[in-house]
This record gives sequence, structure tokens and C-alpha cells, in this order.
Amino acid sequence: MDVTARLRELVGSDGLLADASLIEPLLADYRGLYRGRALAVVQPDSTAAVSRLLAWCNEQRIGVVPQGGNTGYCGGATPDASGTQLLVSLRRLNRLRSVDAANFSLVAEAGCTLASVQAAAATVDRLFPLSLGSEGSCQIGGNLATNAGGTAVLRYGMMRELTLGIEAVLADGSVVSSLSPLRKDNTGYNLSQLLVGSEGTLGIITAACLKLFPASRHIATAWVAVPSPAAAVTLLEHLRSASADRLSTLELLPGIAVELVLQHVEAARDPGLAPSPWYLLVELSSSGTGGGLDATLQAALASAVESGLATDAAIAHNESQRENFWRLRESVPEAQRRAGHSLKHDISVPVASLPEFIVQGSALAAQLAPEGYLVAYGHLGDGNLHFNINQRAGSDSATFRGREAPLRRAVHDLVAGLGGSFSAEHGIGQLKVAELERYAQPAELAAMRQIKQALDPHGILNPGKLLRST
Ligand code: FAD
Ligand code: 2HG
Ligand code: ZN
Repeated sequence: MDVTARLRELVGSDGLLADASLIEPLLADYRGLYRGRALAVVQPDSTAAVSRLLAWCNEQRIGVVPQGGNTGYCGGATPDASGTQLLVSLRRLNRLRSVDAANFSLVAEAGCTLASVQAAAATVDRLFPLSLGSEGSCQIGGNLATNAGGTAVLRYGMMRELTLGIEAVLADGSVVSSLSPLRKDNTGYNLSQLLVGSEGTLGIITAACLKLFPASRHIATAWVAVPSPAAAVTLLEHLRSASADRLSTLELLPGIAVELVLQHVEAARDPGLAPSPWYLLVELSSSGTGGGLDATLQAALASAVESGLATDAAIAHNESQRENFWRLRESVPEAQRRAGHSLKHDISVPVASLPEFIVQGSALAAQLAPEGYLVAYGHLGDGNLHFNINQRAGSDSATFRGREAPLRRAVHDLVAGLGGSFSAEHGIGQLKVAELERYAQPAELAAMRQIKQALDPHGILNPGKLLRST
């Protein structure tokens, strides 16, 4: 069989990527942990084309790897090394189908970037609140497939909570579609929600109806020095009540993360607070017309300083200051990448247990990875920490990398003991399959395998991701 000719029939000539220099970057993941090979790379531009493609792959038992913006952290969008899997890029399926201001919803195709969806919402005075450092390149389909989190989860929830319904193509090529803006629809199993977080293993998402909110008219942003994570957790409660729950962001950064950003990111500027072991990026936002948010934040922070929960704070007085505070936070992954290799853990624990996790986790990191230094930062308001250890300059790379497995075990066991999760927002992909097998309840894992078997009996959809191939 001439596979190339058949693929051309299924997705059209423009849908088959032939240029090797364009294919190459799609075969490795963002972190550079995995590199695969592909039978071919296709870029369908309609749901009908995805449907034809999957029906044929199912018949031929060809493995299919969906790919969005390829910004994922767990190798979920990278094919294996066999060269037998088809890479399906959704980037041409990128139309905004409708924006419905009255119903506070929009319908976007899977290949729309997150930034383009945020911008579309803004044109009708609405907010699509999902916000990630990768928003310029990650896609809605990838955000849904990984149930992405980010910096506004505290107020608006993860991608799951922002989803009204999904259109997707199942393994046999059938299309399930639930794109109405209904807020209430209790008609049996919720297939859309099953697809959220399924990482391409149950279907290819082609479009989604997403929730919008009133646009924020007032925003107050502050950079705050805090003495400890325990103080930051108490400050979370204080800010939520003092602001009548208008807190939309509370991100924790250690001093070392700020130093790395200032060292590696040219545009970043030091906010000039008293030196501190920890900092917070705090943002209040409101759709109301009353204003006064700066004053609310100012008063809340003044009382925090008085009571010792904070040691210093600066409120952004203009857009450029606000952008700088955000840059200091959003550039941490890039600064860490420039600083060298890091061992990453994307963990969550109940918010109140974060300080204890940091104390015990820091001791483990010092003991089990002495060639590294800790850069633990992230979404404090969600109990989600990126507990990353960077390699010290001059230390032996192989020794440092060899620390990964024992450290991961110790950190994830600690997290499990505190009732937390070893994968808070980045998913499982191929990186954490063994972790899921270790930490999921047996009955839960068995149910996941049965769901996979029922929807994808030939195992063509993203084989070996999330669940081990059988
Ligand atoms: P990809 O990487 O292309 O794919 C991810 C997974 O989804 C793969 O398993 C793939 O097969 C599957 N998939 C993709 N599209 C589809 C589809 N249409 N149908 C079915 N399956 C599909 N993540 C967070 O949660 N919070 C953050 O704060 C955050 N910040 C980041 C900052 C930076 C600088 C970077 C590089 C990444 C960050 N991420 C974050 C991780 C990443 O951006 C998210 O996981 C994002 O949701 C991935 O989207 P993507 O389009 O790049 O998906
Ligand atoms: C973030 O919150 C991302 O910045 C990336 O989730 C985290 O690089 C990381 O570990
Ligand atoms: Zn994150």
C-alpha cells in the first residue's frame, strides 16, 4: 500500500507535511526529554478529515499521536522511536467558530492558540481566564487534553471547569459533538469531561465550547516579600477575605528564582523590595465599575506587614510595572532552562500542608541531590508547587541526572503521604506512566484501562501514553 498516497487522499496534499526541516522539531518534546520518529506528519484542517483519518488508522492498526502546540512537559505529543506512528498536528484546525457574548461562551477549534482565544473573548468584553506562560503557542486542544492549570485557577478553575462541551473524533472515526452553551445538561455520562485530561488516548479533540466571564475592568497587582511559606498560606486566607474573594492570582517564588530570572532574562527588572527568602505575585481583579482595588490591596498588605505575614510590598502603579511583576513570574521556567538541567516535580498537596511539604521536601532534595539547588515555586493558591532542582554549575552532570529516580520516589512518596498528587497540572504523558501505576488506586487504574479498551479497542490512540500499552 502506498501510505503517502492514501494519506494525501484522506487529508489533502496540503495536509501532509513533507519538508524535513518542518517535521524535525515536531518529533522532540519541549523539554528535550524525548525524540521519536514518525510514519508521517499530517495536518488535517477539518473534523471530517480527522474522522476519515482515524477510521483508516483504526482499520490499519496504525498508532496515532495527536499534537497541539508541543509545549507539554511529559512527552505526551512525541511519537515513539518505531517510526510506525502517525503524528497528527492540529495546527490547521484553528478557526474560531463562534463567540456568544450573551451566553458567555465561545466555540473554538482545537488548533486555536490559547492567546487567540483570550483575544477573541476580549473583543466582546469577556474574559477567557486560562493563563499559562506558554499561551502564545499552546493550543486549546492541548489545554483540554492535559487539563491545563496556570495562574488563575484559584479564582476560575482548571481547563476542566472552563469547558462546556467538546467535539471529538473517536478511534473508529465516529464524531461526538457537544458544542452547545448549555450550563445544565444532565443527560447521561459526560463524554466531554472524560476527554478532558485524557491526553489524546481516548479521542482527538477537534473543537470545544468554552466558558467566558465578564472582562476584568480593574486589576491590582503587587509584588510581596514574605518570610516563609507558612506566612504565605495565612496571607492567602487574609487576602481572600479582605478582597471579598477578588483574588485571582497568588504565586509563590523563592529568592533564588527571582535571581535566576534577573540573571537570564534581559527585560526583567528587580522590583527593589527588601531581600527576602520568598516572594508572592498577588493579583486582585474585578469586573465591577467601582474601582478601589488598589486601595483594597494596599490596606490588606499594610495589615499583613503589620502582623508579620509580609515584610515588604510594592503595588504596580502602571502597566509596565505590572508587566514586570508578571515577567518575573512567567520567566522562571525559561530562566531555569537557561541555568542548566533540572529535575522537575509538579506536585500538589492540600494548601495548608504546603509549608510542611517544603520543609520535608527541601531536606530530601539536599540529601538525595547534593549536586543541585532547589527552585520551588508555583501556584500557591492551588497547593501546586513546581518542586524543581537545578544542577549546580561545575557539578558532574551524569551524577546529577542519576539522582532523578531516587529523588522522584522520595518526593512523590512524601506527597502521597500528605494526601497530594504527583502530577498537579502537567499530566502523565510517557514520563509518569510508572508513577500513575504506583500511586493510583488499583480499582481506579482498572477502570481507566476498561474505559481505554472500550473506546479504543485496538489501542491506536496515543499508544503508551498515560497507560502502558498492553
Ligand atoms: P501538546 O504538548 O502538543 O500536547 C499535550 C498532550 O495533549 C499530548 O498528550 C497530546 O497528544 C495531547 N493533545 C494535544 N492536542 C490534542 C487534541 N486536539 N486532541 C487530543 N489530544 C491532544 N501547563 C500548565 O498546566 N500550567 C502552566 O502554568 C504551564 N506553564 C507552562 C509554561 C511554559 C513556558 C511551558 C513551555 C509549558 C507550560 N505548561 C503549563 C505546559 C503546557 O503548556 C500545557 O500542558 C499545555 O496545555 C499543552 O498544550 P499544547 O497544545 O502544547 O499540547
Ligand atoms: C509554570 O507554572 C509551568 O511556570 C512550568 O507550569 C513549570 O517549568 C516548570 O516546572
Ligand atoms: Zn505551573
